[in-house]
Amino acid sequence: MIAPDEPFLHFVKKRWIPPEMTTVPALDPDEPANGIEPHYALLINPFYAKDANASFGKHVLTPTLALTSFAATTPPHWRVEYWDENLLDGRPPFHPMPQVVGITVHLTFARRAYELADWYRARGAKVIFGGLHVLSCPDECAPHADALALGDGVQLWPRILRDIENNSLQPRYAATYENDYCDDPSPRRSILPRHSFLTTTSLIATRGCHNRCGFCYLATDGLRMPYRMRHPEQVVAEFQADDQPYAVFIDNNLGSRRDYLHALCAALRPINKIWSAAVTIDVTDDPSLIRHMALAGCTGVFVGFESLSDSNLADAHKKTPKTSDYARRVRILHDYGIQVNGSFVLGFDHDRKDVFARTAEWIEENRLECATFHILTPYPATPLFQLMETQGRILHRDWTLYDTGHAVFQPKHMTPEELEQGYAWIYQRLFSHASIWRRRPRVETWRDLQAVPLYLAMSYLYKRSNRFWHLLIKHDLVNPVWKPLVEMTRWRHVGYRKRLAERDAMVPAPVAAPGQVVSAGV
Ligand code: B12
Ligand code: SF4
Repeated sequence: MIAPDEPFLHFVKKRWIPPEMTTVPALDPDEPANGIEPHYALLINPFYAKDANASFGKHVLTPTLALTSFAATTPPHWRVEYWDENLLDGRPPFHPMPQVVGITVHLTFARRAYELADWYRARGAKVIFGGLHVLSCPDECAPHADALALGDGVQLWPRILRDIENNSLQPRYAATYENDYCDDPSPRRSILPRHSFLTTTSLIATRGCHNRCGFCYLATDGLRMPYRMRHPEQVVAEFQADDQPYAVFIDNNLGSRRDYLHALCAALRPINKIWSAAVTIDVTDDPSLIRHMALAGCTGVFVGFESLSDSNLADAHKKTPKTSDYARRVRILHDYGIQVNGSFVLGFDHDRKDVFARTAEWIEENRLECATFHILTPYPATPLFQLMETQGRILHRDWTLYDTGHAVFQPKHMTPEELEQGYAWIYQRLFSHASIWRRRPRVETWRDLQAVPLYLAMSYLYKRSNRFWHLLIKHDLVNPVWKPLVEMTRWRHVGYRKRLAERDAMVPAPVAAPGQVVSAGV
């Protein structure tokens, strides 16, 4: 048992972090304007500082689809280039100067987006902003851009480029998320650097979620995102076309509509690949769905448990089963060889100082292969932000610190410093050798035994290699280093599925653990 005050008995040492992970690439203020290349669009994912407590591997697991999704709608006479500053190749290109620079803006890297925008605009490029922060704080963004894209870029981007060509660019463009999702083209993954990510296959099958938790960005004022689904065949075709063994679904909640997830699994099953996805724990209401997911290649799920307190979940308006039933539900996923990466939010109003020890203990007891922690963060324009503001509990509006690694509000039952110390402690506890070992797969047969080295290799690569990640990233080695482990996992999983399919449909599992790709999740 972990003593409730264990996180506060010792000073939690700050973890080492290489300067590249915290320092934005410099922009030369004296760089003169040079020739603009007409019909050249540069798309930028700006730099953000990494949190030394969490794994740096997370940032190169799979790319965001923000830019590739609308890049697919670029007319053919435009040249498109993709630049992710987090791949540590320095600042984005400017020789030749692009005619248009499209930047995706989230609150944590809004400041960097403004710097980039001001720099490119001073040299004649037209800058377009889109993304979550533009939707929640348009007036703050507007002075830095020639135009704002509010909402779905897939609909707006071709209109914006056309208006630029006709010299009639408007300051704001808006689109809803209510069109038929099947009409969207596939994201343009060919512009991504293939070696830089564990997998370039970020898939998205659905948008939205059946919940509307008060702290989630989906509850942002003015954002209406009904649950929309792509045809399962479209999703499978994209998976095949990108030619990777493993895909990460970046959907908010792939399990919101169970009939749809069943259909998607039926389409994925024949291609013999592996994937992971975010779902809510209520998917386990239907164990036949979990079996179907396993048979279709699901090796891991990212589950937003958020809290082990029913009162916290009720305050957040999250519709979810009782927390006392979570352990049984985790077991159902494990029984089908699906690893669980639990996501936990710390600092809710019913959290006291023992929340860190209790949460760590529960995770270890239930052998969650991975866990991700977030300090509760009131995103602007969400109900949580409005509530905290009315209560006078917002400490500042430095958005760079709204990264879920810092306490930006006054918690009810501890100080902001204690909340940050508990957060650092719980990551260190869960990334320790002892904790990794405690959570290894259960060994009941010799096949289970084979899954243990793979689990350890993945865990060490993901959780204990922060000293090396920046080197792998800089030298484009992420995919080459990871790929053999991923291929081995896929190969083992195909065998696992065969054995599982031979079993009676309703006898859960127990055909030995298949081994996992990576203990990670977006
Ligand atoms: C993939 C992902 C990541 C990846 C890549 C992130 C990156 N920026 O490179 C990784 C794993 C690294 C990551 C890390 C983190 N993430 Co993240 N991530 C996601 C995830 C799952 C998918 C993003 C995506 O591809 N969406 C699909 C695209 C198509 O949608 P979109 O981004 O809204 O883009 C559309 C429009 O906004 C618009 N658009 C967007 N940009 C532009 C630009 C232009 C020019 C135009 C015209 C249009 C346009 O068009 C697009 C098509 O409709 C989202 C949740 C989600 N499902 O969206 C969380 C999410 C974005 N992440 C979030 C967070 C908090 C983080 C972390 C801070 C968490 C942490 N502590 O580790 C970190 C660090 C990142 C940071 N500091 O900002 C939050 C952001 C909350 C907020 N209000 O800003 C989200 C929303 C998750 C959540 N539910 O809270 N993440
Ligand atoms: S269940 Fe998850 S994705 Fe859905 S609204 Fe709640 S926090 Fe957001």
